[in-house]
Order: sequence, then structure tokens, then C-alpha cells
Amino acid sequence: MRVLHTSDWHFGIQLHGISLLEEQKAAACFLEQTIQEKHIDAVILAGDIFDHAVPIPEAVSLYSDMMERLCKGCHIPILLCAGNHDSAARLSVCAPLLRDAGLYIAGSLSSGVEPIVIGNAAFFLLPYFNAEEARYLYPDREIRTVSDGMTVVCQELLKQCVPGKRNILISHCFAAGGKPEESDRAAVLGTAGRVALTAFEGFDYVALGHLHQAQQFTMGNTIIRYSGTPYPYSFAEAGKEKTFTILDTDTMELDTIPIPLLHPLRVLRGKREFLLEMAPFDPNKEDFIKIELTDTIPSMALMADFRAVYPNLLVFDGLQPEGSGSGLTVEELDALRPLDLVTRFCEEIGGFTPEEDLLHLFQEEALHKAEEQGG
Ligand SMILES: [Mn+2]
Repeated sequence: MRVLHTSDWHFGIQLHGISLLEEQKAAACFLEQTIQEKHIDAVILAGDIFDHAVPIPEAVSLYSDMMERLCKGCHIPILLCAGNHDSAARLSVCAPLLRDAGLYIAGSLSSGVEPIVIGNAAFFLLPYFNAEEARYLYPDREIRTVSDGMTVVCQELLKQCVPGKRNILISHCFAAGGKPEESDRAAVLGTAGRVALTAFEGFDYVALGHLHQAQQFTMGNTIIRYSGTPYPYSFAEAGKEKTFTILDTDTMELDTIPIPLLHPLRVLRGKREFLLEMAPFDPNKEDFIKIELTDTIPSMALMADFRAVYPNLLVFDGLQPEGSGSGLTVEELDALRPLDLVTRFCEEIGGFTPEEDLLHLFQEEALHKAEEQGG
């Protein structure tokens, strides 16, 4: 059997204020084409179906249309779980009815999850959850972090593994050791929400969503993989290939299918004169463009000159005027302690240095809360 794994579609997401619905529609068409050409038997969507808990109507329509085309048009089952961006309740509306149509949805964490057996595989659908939800479900187990929660939940699920089948877990979480992308907005505060890979040991394949870059780990005989998003959702992903993952459940071999992009993302970095002179000769003027001027402070007038050539110029950057603060990369942000982060925020946004009392309050209240909720 051939299972296609994808995640983090984030229907309704914007890129620097531009709707990506057309790009997502094109990706959905390509998914349908891939299902037919590669003889796919089942599709996994590992969370963050929508970008917001209350998605815009156009995003809901696109999702509805895509599910209909896959389930009814292609006659294949779809297995999906909620991510941290989804509303569990909204995503799982009519879920028991939709099962009959081949659409399997897990909204929120619940006990008694039974495997869904399709062909030679047994699928376990596990939506995004925090430590609190796991504690509520298993009050007599010691669960302090989301990693503890995942360990307990997986131990329960593993009891129901189906012998002779490939047991596949579908989940949405931050696996320890994973690399976040700039567009993984919710994934950057501390390490409290990270799940130890050992939690997954025992399954044959773990189809993950949450991190936007495709990546893979192994733990014993367990393959743990993030498929990555179907489209780059930040300029930090410019030039990186986006793919669908295909798992052959007979051989356990993996294949990736590159996804064509309606508007590739491109960063043009250089001196103003050079970039302006080269622009008319650029064969791909419709790309989503970010310009970084290395010798000039950006101005509205200059941006208009570039936009005359590049209609999809989304970010216009350059030398910073004297005295302005600098941004942080994901890696820098990741390395900062939460208290440094608050200090920076107060200094850069509020224009004041926070007093000890305020930091103490944050330490006690906010940080505790964030750790409880697992990021
Ligand atoms: Mn996501």
C-alpha cells in the first residue's frame, strides 16, 4: 500500500499580507494529480489544516472542496488530526458521519482511540494536545510535560497495535531535535513543549506535523518523519524544496515528490544599482520577491521603482537607519532565555527596561503557564 503524508497546509495563511489561497489551490490540484499518478491508497494530513481556529470562509471552502475531490473523486481515505492552529471542535464537526465517506478526523485528545485498519496498515490518529489535557485523561499517571503526556498516550495506543500490520501514528507536536522554520510561529518559546523521540518507539512509522521543514529521525525500528508544508510560508524557506512523502507500507521505503510552486519565493540581495539594472532581464518577475539592499536605506519611492518590475515584491529591506534595533533569527530567538526575551520586548517595543518586580511576575505566572501548555 502507498500512503501519502503531508501536513501544515494552514489554509487561509497569508505571506506578508498576501493571501496564498491560489497557491494552496494549485498545491491541492497537484496533490490530486499525484494521488492518481502514483497510485496512492491513503492520505495523511498531520495537523494545522487551517491557519486560524476560526478560518476565513474561502479557506473553509477550499478545504471542503479538496476533501470532496479526494474522498469522492479519488475514492481514497483521508486521515487527519488537529494541529495547534486548528480548533478541535470546529475541525471535527460531523466527524462520525464523515468516517463513512472515508474522511477520518481526530479533533481533541480522547481515550479509547481505536486503530483504523486500511489494507496492511493500522493508523492511530492523535491530535495536538497539551500536558493539561493528558493529565485530565490519565489522572493517576505522573505527567508534568507534554513529553510525559505523549509517552503515556503512546504507551496506551501501543497496547492496541495490530499484529501483522504496519502500525502508523499520526500526530502533531514538536519532536526533540527538530529544526523549526521561521514560519513555525508557535514553536519558539523555550523547550517545554518538546517531545522526546523515545515516546514514539514501537510504532513502525510516525507521521508528524508541526515543524514546517521536512525532516526525519529514527528511534529503534521506528521511522519518525515531518513531511513539511506544501508551500514555503516564509522567505527563510526560499529556494528550499517542498515535497509530499510517500510511504510504501509493504517495503517501508520512503519517496518524496517535489511540489511545483505557483509563485516561488526568492530573496534578491545586493547593491541598489545592480539590482535595478538586472531587474528587467529577470525571466521570473512574477515570483514572490524579497529585496535586501546592501548599500541603501530603503524608501517608499525606491520600493515603487522595484515594484514596477516585480509586481509581487512583498518585502523591501535594506540598511537600517542609525540607532534602530535589529531583528532576530529563529536560531537566535531559540537560544534566548524567556526572561531575556521579555527584557528585549520591553526595550524594543515598550521603550523601557523592565524592573525586577515585573520580570519576577513574568517568571512566576506567564512562564509557568506557557510550560504547562507546552508552547
Ligand atoms: Mn504548522
